[in-house]
Order: sequence, then C-alpha cells, then structure tokens
Amino acid sequence: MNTPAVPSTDDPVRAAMETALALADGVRGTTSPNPPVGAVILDADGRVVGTGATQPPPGPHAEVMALREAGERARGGTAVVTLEPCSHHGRTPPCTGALLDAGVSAVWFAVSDPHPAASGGAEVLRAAGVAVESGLLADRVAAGPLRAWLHRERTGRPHVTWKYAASLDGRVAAVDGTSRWISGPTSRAQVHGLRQRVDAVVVGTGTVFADDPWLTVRGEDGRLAPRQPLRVVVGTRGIPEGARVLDSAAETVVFATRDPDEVMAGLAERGVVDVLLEGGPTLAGAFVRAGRVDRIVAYVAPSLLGAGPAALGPAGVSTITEAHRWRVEGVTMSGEDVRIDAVPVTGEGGD
Ligand code: AOF
Ligand code: ZN
Repeated sequence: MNTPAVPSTDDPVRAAMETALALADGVRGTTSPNPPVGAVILDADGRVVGTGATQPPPGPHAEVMALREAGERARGGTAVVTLEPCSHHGRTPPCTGALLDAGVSAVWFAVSDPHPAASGGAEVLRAAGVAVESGLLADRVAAGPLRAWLHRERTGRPHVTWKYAASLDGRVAAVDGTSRWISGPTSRAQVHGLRQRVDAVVVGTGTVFADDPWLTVRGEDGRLAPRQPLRVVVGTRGIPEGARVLDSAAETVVFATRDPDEVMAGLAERGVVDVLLEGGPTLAGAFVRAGRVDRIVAYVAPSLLGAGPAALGPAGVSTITEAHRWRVEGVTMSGEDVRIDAVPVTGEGGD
C-alpha cells in the first residue's frame, strides 16, 4: 500500500488518529463493559468524511458510527481506529464486516484487541485484501482511553485510581476532623472531570460519616451532569439515614465488607471497568495493602496542618524496606496545588 509505515505529523492518517484518540477520550465512562474507542473515516483523497465513538452497550461500535456518517464516501478510503476492529458477533455485528461492506481499502488501528472472541480483525481484513497497519499512537491510546479496559482484560479486575487531596504535610483533615477545603477550586473542578470519566466512585463508611459526600458529577454551574457514575460505599459500619449518597441523584451500592477483592468482584459483576477510589485513609490502606491501586492522583495543597489523619491508613508496612514503591509519571500545577500522578513500579503508566 502507499501509506508510509510511520506517518509524519502532517499526515492525514496521523491527524485522524489524534482525532480518534480525542473521540475515545470523550466517551470514557459511558461504554463499559465495552472499551471507549474512537474512529475516523478518510475518503480516497485523505479528507475526513466520518467520525464516531463507541456508544453505550448494546449500541454500535465506533467504526459503525463513523461509517454511517461517511456513507458512500468511505469507498476506497481509510478507516483509522484506536482499537483493532472486532471480528466477532457480540452485542453488535462484527466491525470487520461493516468495513468490508463499506469498501474501505485501508485500516489503521492503534492497539490490538486482546479480547479472545473479538480479536483477529486485522487478519480478517487482510484476507479480504484490505491494507492493515497497527501501532500508530498505541502508547497514548493504551495509557489513556483504553488503559482501564486493557487492565480489566488482562487481570479480570476493574482498574482503580486512588485520588486524594492532602496538605503539604500529607494530612487529609485537621485534628478536629474538618477537611473542607484542603485543595483549591481548580483541583476540585478536576475531580469532577475524573469522576465523569469513570464507571464507579468508591468511598469507605468512615468518609460517609465524617464528610457526608454526595459523590456526584457537577458542572461549573453546580448542576448535575446527565450521566452519573455508580456510587459505592464500602464498610461494615452501615450508613447513617439521610446520608447524601443515598439520595436519588445517582445509583448507590453498599458493600458490607472490608475486603477490596470482594468489592472488586462485585463491581466487575456489574460491568464496572474504571474505578475512582476517593477515600478515606482506612479503605485506601486496605486497597494499597492488597495491591489493588493501579494509579494514584494526589493533589497536594500548600498548607500545613501539623496534626490530623494522614492520607493513607495502615497499609501493611512496618519497616522502611516494606514501603510500597511508586513511579511518578507526571507532576503538574493545579491552581495553587501540585498534582502528582503515580503508578506502581510494575505499572503501565498513562493518564
Ligand atoms: C470495535 N469497536 O468501538 C469497540 C470494540 O458485545 P459487542 O459486540 O459490543 O463487542 C464487545 C467487544 O468488542 C469488546 O470486548 C471489545 O473486544 C470490542 N470492542 N470493538 O471494533 C469498538 N468498543
Ligand atoms: Zn466492533
């Protein structure tokens, strides 16, 4: 085929993959248990004639959405997709069939589909005479929109991001228990963005007693977003009547256990892939100890408290050599706060 193996930055295929990546990012939190995928169709002259992203199950896959928009203009064109097109009939017919029916002559995808039933799309397309290339922007796709789903495919468990906001001396509340607001408005707004992109938000009963959090996604105007993540409360203490997590703004489930794996199994059963763990220290300690935190997003505020609970409760460390080791993959300013992103030393990286 004529397309170069590694397109330059001004290449329409590369630009299309950037668009597909952004499209995939835009549907994070809405597609589980399916992966959020983006697709762009270029016509034979390299012009964008269709864009699409995975719809909530059992809705169409990204390729089908993009092909619908492209119509006849897809014939002889190129499909650019963040995930290898599926070759199986699941909730929806195979995307390989849709691409062949549409008459595309080339397909570029970023990441191979590891799902046993859906994989093999590249071979199916090649066998039908379509030029197929893979790997373009694969690292960014795998570390971004596909990160949680790839983790779930690999481990069978949802992906967990532990988010916390602490003072410069690592505390999440003052000695009297007050914690509003440790982080600044920019960080608090970012947290709504994080919640928006996950399937479930998890807290311990201790946090429900201490802070009575609402755990909803709100816009800048304070209004509830149309789609809300599942609210999850973990612990054996029960929840006080009238707690805000029990209102009708979003669905809530309670797990009367302290075992992270019981929680993970329960969430996996519900099709949850991407989890935001929001505290508090006791629950976070249990998750870290069990090796069930896959990424940390820490907001560190330039304030000092001197006393009060630390961000992390007991996590099975009794001497320095037992410390849980993390690799910092990003440090950014968030208003007046510092945001630190970290992954386990054995982790995969990403945003
Ligand atoms: C694609 N494009 O946009 C997505 C894909 O049950 P189904 O039919 O919805 O298929 C689910 C599987 O398809 C899922 O496990 C994954 O392997 C793949 N997802 N494939 O070609 C898409 N979301
Ligand atoms: Zn598909």
